[in-house]
Order: sequence, then structure tokens, then C-alpha cells
Amino acid sequence: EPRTPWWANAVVYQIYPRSFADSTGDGIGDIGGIIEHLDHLQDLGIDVLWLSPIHQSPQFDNGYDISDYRRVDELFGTNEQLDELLEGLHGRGIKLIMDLVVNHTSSEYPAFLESRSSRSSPRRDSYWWRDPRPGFTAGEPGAEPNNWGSMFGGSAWTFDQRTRQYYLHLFTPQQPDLNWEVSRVRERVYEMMNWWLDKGVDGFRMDVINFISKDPALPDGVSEAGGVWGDGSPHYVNGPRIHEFLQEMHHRVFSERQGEYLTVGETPGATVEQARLYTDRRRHELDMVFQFEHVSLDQGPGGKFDYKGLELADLKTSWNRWQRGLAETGWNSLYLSNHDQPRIVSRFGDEEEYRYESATLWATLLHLQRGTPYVYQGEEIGMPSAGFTSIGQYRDVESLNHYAEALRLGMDQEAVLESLRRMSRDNARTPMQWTSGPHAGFSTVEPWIPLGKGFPETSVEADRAAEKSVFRYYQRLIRLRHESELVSLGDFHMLDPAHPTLFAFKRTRGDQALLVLGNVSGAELGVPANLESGDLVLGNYITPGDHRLLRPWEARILDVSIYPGG
Ligand code: TEU
Repeated sequence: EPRTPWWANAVVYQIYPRSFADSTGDGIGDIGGIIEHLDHLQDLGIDVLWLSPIHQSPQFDNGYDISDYRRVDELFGTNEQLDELLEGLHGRGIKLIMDLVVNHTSSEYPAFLESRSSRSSPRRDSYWWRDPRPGFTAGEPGAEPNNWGSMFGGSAWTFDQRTRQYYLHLFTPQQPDLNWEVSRVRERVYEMMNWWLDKGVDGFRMDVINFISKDPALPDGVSEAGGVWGDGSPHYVNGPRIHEFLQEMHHRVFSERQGEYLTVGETPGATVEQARLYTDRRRHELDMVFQFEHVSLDQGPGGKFDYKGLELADLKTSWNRWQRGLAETGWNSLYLSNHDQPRIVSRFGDEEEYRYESATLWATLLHLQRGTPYVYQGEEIGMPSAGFTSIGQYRDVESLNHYAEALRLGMDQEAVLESLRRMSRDNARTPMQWTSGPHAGFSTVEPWIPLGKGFPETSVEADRAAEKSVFRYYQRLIRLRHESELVSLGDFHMLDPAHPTLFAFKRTRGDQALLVLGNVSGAELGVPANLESGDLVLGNYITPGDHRLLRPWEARILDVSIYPGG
């Protein structure tokens, strides 16, 4: 197998542009704002920036609905500014990967407008058009071509009066799914990818890329007793031709390029076995994928808004399986936070008294694994979740739809608000807190979404001036990965997997070994006798402690190498 890839010790930082920094005074973050904060990224020490979509879009799903794949939306700036950003990043040795949203387009994308114009359109087959279910009246409930529900509520089908057929959309009706069965559709995607790479971008984060291959029969999904919609996912998650499509994409886009690229697929529902296929380098599909197992463990059978809390042992079991499963073949991406997930200090940590400690503990447990860590904007200062208490504060289409639907079904309003407070995607989308000044230094005017409840205590300015700085701790973790092959490449060994609050693992390489210890609780915790000794490499408490005791949310990285003869 070829030499170690360049990204084996890289760290990626994600920017959600709408919420990062506003340079134009319209309350919405933009490319100019990112350019103003390049020093922040460089100081942190990251290698790659992943930019969530900045393409032209009607913004029904904050840009994950693209109407022109080669133009920057004027909300975020201009193509020239994007070139400037790319230059600024490259000048600092940072690569740029773009979001690639090609499971679906915007319903305002020209090919969709053409496709929906008539049944005989040459683009008709670029999307999934189907007749109403036989025996039902078109447009009436039950007449949908199959029983699939959309990710964001309601049917996955919308009826189009003009041509009297339905089109498929796994997300909002403004996000029609492309038909990847049609080779012309695929070739246009590859052309567009090549266009971006020719401009100098360094790769892609591929939105729900494991949804692109559907069983063309589009069979009904199994529906739960009492449930309205069937589960269509077996017919489109890791679908029949997914590996063929990804190999074709690699061939058309990457195979003849010489540069250093990064591809990461977002793959909800991917198992370890699937992920191994996606990321086995001999198969030429993807470099790594975002799996969803560890961010589903605190959910009950009712799905993401059915919050049940985390059992630490479940997380250890899951992470261990992924670490081991992709040890020989394939590669892990490591993340706790992104624009779709609640903030980690609020979700698995303590956003109040031990905000610094729990932020840095989770950072330690993540960054000391083997794989590529992703840092989501604000995570590096321990920003908590939004803490919204009224529906008027929310902006996310998924949250708003869920609220309306839940109330329609007669659920208790307070309970629904509480589940949104826990799990809403808006938890990660409040404005980046740069200072404790007006609008957190994010903008000069009222931002598009309210500031999170962590304001004004939590900000880049305050954190960097503090003795206990989350940012400085992230800097150290990132440096450690850059400098230590043990961290980037060492083997992973989980210890004490059933313990309810101790998170312990070893990394080994040759005669070198690191022991990572974390106390995932607000109570003191005795260290098992066999894990007491070692030289402290990094810890998240500034005062020295007792090696037999972990303080609340304490994390330690110890050198436990066995030196020959030592
Ligand atoms: O998300 C895909 C996805 O399935 C989920 O992460 C989803 O956002 C949510 O968690 C469902 O509860 C990707 C993008 O990251 C997301 O922002 C987009 O809304 C979605 O695709 C559609 O493009």
C-alpha cells in the first residue's frame, strides 16, 4: 500500500459562514469576515478549512440547497473574494475544502426548472418523477408514489400540478434529489468538481454522499405501528450503486491529479463495514467519512428529538469498534461537533461550572484517537449550545418543522421546546463569539439568529486572556498530533470499557506508548492502580494533582513508553 497520506496528521476546522463573522453589517456572516479572521485559524494551527456552502442559494436550508454551483451567493460575497480567501489560506499553509451538495439541488437550479417544465423535457430524468399511487387521487394524502418520509418532516414527495407527477426530496421540497442513475447527471457533477479543483481548492466534504444511489424501484419502506411514514432508508442509504458511483467519481475527478487532496463523505447510517469499503485506499473511493453512530447514542427510539442522555460505556464501545474496525484498512474522521449537532459542552459535558474542564476533556478524548480530527467553529473556545427558550428564537427548518408537527400531533409545548433546546441544529449556529462587546463582535447589527446563552462570558477574546484557555489547549492538542507519530498513527487500545465515568485508552507504536485518562463526571474519581504512573505530557488542570485521583472532568495524557532496559 502507498506511503502514509499527507492528511494522516492533519486537523480540519469547519466554518459555517453565516455564523462566523459579518464584515458587511447585514447581520449575516460572510467571506469578508472569514478573511478578517485568518490569523485566528493560523494561530490555532489547523491544516485544512472546510467551508460549509457559500454557493448561490435560495437558503431554504442555509445553503444546502444550491441553485448555482459555480457562483458565490451575494449574501456571502463574490467569487473574487473567494479567490482572495483561497490565496490567504494557501499563503498560511492552510488548504480549503468546499462542501459538495450533490445528492440534491435547489428547486431553483436551472436543470430542475427545466426538468419540471414538462414530462417530455430532456432533463426530466435528471430528477425522480413518479406517477401518483394507482387507485388514489393525485395530490391527496396516500397518493404519494411511496411511503417515504422526508428527513425534515412530511412526505418525501411533492406533487407538481403542471405535469401531474410527484418529485422526490429526502430533505425539504426545495431540495429535489438528483437521479444519479443518469450518466449525464453524474458527468455534470464531475465537471463541476473539476472546475473547483482547477481553481485551486483542495477537495470536498460531500454532503449525504451515501444517499446518492437509490433503488430505482423506490419500494415502500417498513412503517412502525401507528407511524405515518415508512423507513425508506434501506433503499437509499449505502444504496446499490454507491461504490460504483464513488469509484467513477474518483476516476473522473482525482485519478490524474498530482496535488494533495482531501475527500470526506458525510455518511449517516454507515456501519464500520461500509466505512471500510468507502475508505479502503485500494478501492479509490473516499479518504474518510463522517459516521453518525456516536452522535446517536443519546437518542431514544423516537429519533433525534427523543433525548435520553448518554451512557459513557455505549460511547466507549462504539468508538472502540470504529477505532479497531478501521485500524488496518480505511481511516476515521473524528468529530463531536458540527453545524448539525448540539455543542459538546452542553451535550456531553458541563456547560456551567466545568465548562473549560469538560470542553478540554472531550477535546482530549477525541484528539488522542487515531484519525482526522475536525474542530467546529466555537468549539475551540468551549461555546455552549444556544439555550433558546422560545420558538421565535429558532431559524432552522428542521427545528421549525418539528415544532409545528409535534404540536399538531398534540404534544406538550414545553416538552417540545425542551427537546429542541437539547437537540436543535441551531444550538451550533448561534454567532461566533469573538468579544464581549456588542453582538459578540460578530456583527455591528442584530445578527440573523440570536446570540447563544454563553454570551458574554464565553468569547475568543476572554478565552485567550484567561488562565484556563480552551483555545490554548486545542493549540497544544493540534501541535501534539503534528509532532507525534504515536498520536497520528499509533495503535488504539480501549481500557476498562464498562466503567461508567472513566474513559481510558492507550496508544502504542513500537516501544512508545501514551495513556489517556479522562474523568467524565463532576465528581472526583480514583485512578485504577495499574493506570497511575507515567510522565504527564498534557493535562487540562493547571495545578498539579494527585496521580491516584482525577479531579472533576480532568483529562491527562501520560507517556508510558517502555524503554529498552528502562
Ligand atoms: O445533513 C445530513 C443529515 O442527514 C443530518 O445530519 C441532518 O442534518 C440532521 O442531523 C437530521 O436530523 C446534511 C447537512 O449537514 C445538513 O446541514 C443539511 O441540512 C442536509 O445534509 C441536507 O443537505
